[in-house]
Amino acid sequence: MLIIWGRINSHNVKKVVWGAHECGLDFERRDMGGSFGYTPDYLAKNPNRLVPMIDDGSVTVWESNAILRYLFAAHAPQLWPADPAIRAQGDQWMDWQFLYADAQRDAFLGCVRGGKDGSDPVVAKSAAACAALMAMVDAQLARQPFLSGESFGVADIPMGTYAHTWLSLPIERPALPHVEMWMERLRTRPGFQAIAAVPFT
Ligand SMILES: N[C@@H](CCC(=O)N[C@@H](CS)C(=O)NCC(=O)O)C(=O)O
Repeated sequence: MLIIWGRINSHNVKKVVWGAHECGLDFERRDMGGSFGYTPDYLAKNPNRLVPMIDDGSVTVWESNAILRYLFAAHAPQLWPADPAIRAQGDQWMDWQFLYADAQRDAFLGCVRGGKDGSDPVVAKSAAACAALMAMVDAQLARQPFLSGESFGVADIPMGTYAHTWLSLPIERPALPHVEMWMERLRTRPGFQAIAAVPFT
């Protein structure tokens, strides 16, 4: 059975949990990282000392987007376009998500772990940076219904996970109708529902 290692309050772990649902996989998630610390066995497999990591039979993978690509290649290729040109369009949004995550960090930590809101200057600066980046996502979603293209795919999971957080934070947000409509589509997916049910901590 697939083992997903990592505390569930991590965005990068949530991405993998969502992906495992999309792939229809039975899996067990085991806490690691953060307040749970790291075992020597884990660090022997993942010297990067971060979560998530997966064990899938004899295969071990760390780095969340590498894990997603592996899972979909192995178990749900229909959700990762085979055409290199279409695949690359989605891939760019998957990788770009890490830039977005940097922008959202202060707003997330300030609001969720610091009890602040958009009136805090550090949170407000982060929220403004997020808004500018989310406007790029909105522009893309004005052209196509999913970041993966014409239908849902693996490339929707990374930014979908972060957009869910963005829409939940007590900050000012511009109206971004295409992001909102995309999120409505994502909310129908059981994998999204599984991670959206996890309280922010
Ligand atoms: N690029 C890495 C980033 C992983 C990462 O930064 N994970 C955070 C949680 S979201 C982490 O492990 N933080 C330290 C910890 O939880 O012990 C990935 O996508 O897997």
